Amino acid sequence: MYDLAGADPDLRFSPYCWRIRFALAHKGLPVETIPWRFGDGDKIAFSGQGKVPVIQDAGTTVFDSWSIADYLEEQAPMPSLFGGGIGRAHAVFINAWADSILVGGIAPLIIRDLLDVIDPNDREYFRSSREARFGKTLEQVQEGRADRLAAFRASLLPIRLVLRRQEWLGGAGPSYADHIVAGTLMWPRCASRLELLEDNDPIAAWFGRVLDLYGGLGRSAMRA
Ligand SMILES: N[C@@H](CCC(=O)N[C@@H](CS)C(=O)NCC(=O)O)C(=O)O
Repeated sequence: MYDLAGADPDLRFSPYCWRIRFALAHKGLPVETIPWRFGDGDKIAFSGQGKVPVIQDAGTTVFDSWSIADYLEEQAPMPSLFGGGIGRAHAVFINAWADSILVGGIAPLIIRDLLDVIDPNDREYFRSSREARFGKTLEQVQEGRADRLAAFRASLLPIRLVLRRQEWLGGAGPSYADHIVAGTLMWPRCASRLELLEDNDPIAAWFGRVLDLYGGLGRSAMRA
């Protein structure tokens, strides 16, 4: 699996790659991760696109985290990521919510921090591409984040309400819905020092449980 890495090759912080690291571990599938930087487009050119995660499995190439989760579920059905068709359909919603609201809420809080952890050769590309997207400098985007944190935390209310009722988004046990949200939260955890969640938030307690899954895969990941 090609996995976004920082200047330190052990620093892995992509929200999409983490979803798949958790999904692979859920299924007990071994993986070799290959550190990939924004400037390494040619290394994944074989996939016909320019983003990670990309996996290669016995001659099959799959990219896009959702497509990879689907592929893993087809190839190795148990233990299931989705718990069947209805669970999969609900996970489509969680994936869409995470990609838009969660990623969109976190990015303005940590985007300047990312510049400090990525490979120096990636900095110019990262700054110019993201500043074009936001229409502001990275510093301007991140400025005043302490004042915006409460609103971000409030935006997580739907997940908080679910986790007050049940231990996992998947119900009695973790499912790909948990991997999507926790994988996304690995991005600020690994790439920034910002304390995104309050200690007494049920989401923080649940995230702690996810970090301890699979032999502490998430907890042992390198942090900036
Ligand atoms: N929809 C894709 C998104 C993947 C994605 O955006 N990956 C980022 C890393 S987090 C990337 O490779 N970006 C390359 C670039 O911006 O040039 C997925 O779910 O895998």
